[in-house]
Amino acid sequence: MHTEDQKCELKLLLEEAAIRQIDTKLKPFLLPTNDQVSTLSILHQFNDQSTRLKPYTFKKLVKVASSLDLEGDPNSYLNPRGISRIPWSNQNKIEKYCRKAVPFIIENCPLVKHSIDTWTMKNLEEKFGDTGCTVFESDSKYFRYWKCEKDKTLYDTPFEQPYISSDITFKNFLSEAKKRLDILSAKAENNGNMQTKKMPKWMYAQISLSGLPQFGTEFSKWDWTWILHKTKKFGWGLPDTNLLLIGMKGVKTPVHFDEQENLFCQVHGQKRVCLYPPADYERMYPYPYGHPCDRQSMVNIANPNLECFPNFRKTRCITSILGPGDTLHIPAYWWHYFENLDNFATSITFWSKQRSPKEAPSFPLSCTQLVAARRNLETIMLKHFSHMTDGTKKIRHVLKVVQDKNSKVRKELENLVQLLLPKRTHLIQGLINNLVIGRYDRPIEWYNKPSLVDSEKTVST
Ligand SMILES: O=C(O)CCC(=O)C(=O)O
Repeated sequence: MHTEDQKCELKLLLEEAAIRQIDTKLKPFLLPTNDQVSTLSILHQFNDQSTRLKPYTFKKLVKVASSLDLEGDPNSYLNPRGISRIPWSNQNKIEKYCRKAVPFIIENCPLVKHSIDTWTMKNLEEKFGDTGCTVFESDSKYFRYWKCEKDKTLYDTPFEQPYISSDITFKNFLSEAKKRLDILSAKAENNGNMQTKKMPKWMYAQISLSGLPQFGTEFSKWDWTWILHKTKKFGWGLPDTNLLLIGMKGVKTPVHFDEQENLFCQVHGQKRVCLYPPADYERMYPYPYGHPCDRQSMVNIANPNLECFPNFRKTRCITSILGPGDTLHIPAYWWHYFENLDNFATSITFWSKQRSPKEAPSFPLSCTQLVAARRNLETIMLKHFSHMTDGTKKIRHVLKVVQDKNSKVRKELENLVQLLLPKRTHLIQGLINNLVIGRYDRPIEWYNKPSLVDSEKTVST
């Protein structure tokens, strides 16, 4: 038996040993090495396709780590770790995390401090009252982003839109949202028995802050020197998109990933956030490429159906509750989920378009590069079926053809994947199968009606 101190020391030593073994390119995909993240979960990542650890070293490290009896099951979505919190004063540590490209929260971040200090609801209403905002309204609390633009043939009409959107003034949004909240709270007090004909829809609003003349003075008070320095230093590209997000208590943004870096600032109220690494790509069961809900998981993480999505069990969630002054870095390709814990919880995003890498990728590819490559493979694969206009038939046909070892499409994919995974032939077939299995073999209604996937009830096949 080890004492707590010994365990801690051993854990650190082990992590150090493990880190020294890996290629520098893989370092960004390690979870933060602090008390909240178990060594086992770090080691588990070495199991992924991009690992260079020798099987012997890996086994040895797992054995030592297991003997420490650390924080229980490292792989379970039921056992999330906390996202690392770093005080603003510790700039060295902030830079270390930026370099590793893992998420972290800066506490007391002054980036939008001026807004945090001065924005009351009344002040916000005065400032933005007449500004136009996009308001999303939904019967459920899930605001699943959708866009019917990419490949119109990948879903059947009618695609049931998860929410409707309209452009109204911010003042009108606030007054309508307050009215609806009164109805909802009266209903809750009456245990849901009130004779209301219809439940009001949930509301979530967005204001694009870029290029708003009435916002210029406020904008200039943000700490641009700091953010521009960091984005330049870590090659994130210019933070060119600021969005203000404000919604009712209880609304949720289903889990998805973006292809750009995000510094997410909490301004008012609290939000729960759950993140999953890019290495969990297959375990998150993303919608097919080109579907209106592209880049989003089909799993309702609040109530996952593990029969339909068994590998979700192995995802490695990190989570936290964000309050005013917290700034979360969401690296590109990290899966994220948000839930408003307060009415009118308000956040501001700083999205940076990622700069394209100047050098040719070297091998083994990182988990993030592999996700990007998988998406490219899927585009190439779908081009073979672009003549098909019936969504239902197309989804099923893609599934069948890609699994047929003699098909031309499968052979082409095999040739391409060989380039991505040199010397890793044992992984090629699995990667191709997982382009479609768990993603193109779902009940057809799920593709047309995302509310079935999001419903609080467990969806069944
Ligand atoms: O705050 C939210 O509800 C969603 C934010 C989000 O998805 C993002 O910033 O990428």
